[in-house]
Amino acid sequence: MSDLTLYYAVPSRGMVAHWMLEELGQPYERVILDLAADEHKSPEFLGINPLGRVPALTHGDLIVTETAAIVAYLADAFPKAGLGVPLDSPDRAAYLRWLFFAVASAEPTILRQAMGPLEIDYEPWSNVDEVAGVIAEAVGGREYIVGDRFTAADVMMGTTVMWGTQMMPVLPALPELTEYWDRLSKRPAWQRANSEDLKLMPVD
Ligand SMILES: N[C@@H](CCC(=O)N[C@@H](CS)C(=O)NCC(=O)O)C(=O)O
Repeated sequence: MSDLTLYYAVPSRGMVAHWMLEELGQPYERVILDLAADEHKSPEFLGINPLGRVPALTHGDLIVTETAAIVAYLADAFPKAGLGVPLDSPDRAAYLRWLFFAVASAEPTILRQAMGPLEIDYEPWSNVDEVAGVIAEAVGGREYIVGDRFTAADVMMGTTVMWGTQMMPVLPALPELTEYWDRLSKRPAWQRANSEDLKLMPVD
């Protein structure tokens, strides 16, 4: 029995954590929660994530919630998989930058654009053109977003680009962005995780 368990739903951000687990190459178990049946609000799951949101990861007795934290945790907890960037590497700053950019700059900007204007007179986030431009500059002419190898930052940024250009298409589909996701989506670990998740996708 594995000591890694991912609690998630399809579709949800948990699909990002699922891809990361496939990249890791460690055994893990999945617990699929039915959000429509409020399984994420059950006393059992609230004991894991009091916010009642997915994904959540347990690793033995440890609990990690928040997608980016799960992805970063797994990279650190299993260094032999080579998905993290060591503390003393010159790439560490860029690695942290892109892990956080995905959830702190890109995600709110995409959601804000999709939801329409805010009733406030200041701009708490950037706009989709600026976000797309910054990502395009970072991935244009190179394979990965940090250094010269695939890292957990690509898991976060790749899925953010896919989400913002395809699932909630408000990010300008600049060629650098679509080519970046095109490259990443060919990875066998993404293909495996996604094909399992597609089987769970609700049909209208
Ligand atoms: N910031 C959290 C967001 C978690 C979150 O809100 N997840 C959604 C699914 S993507 C959820 O659990 N929604 C519950 C619901 O729809 O009731 C993360 O990145 O993990």
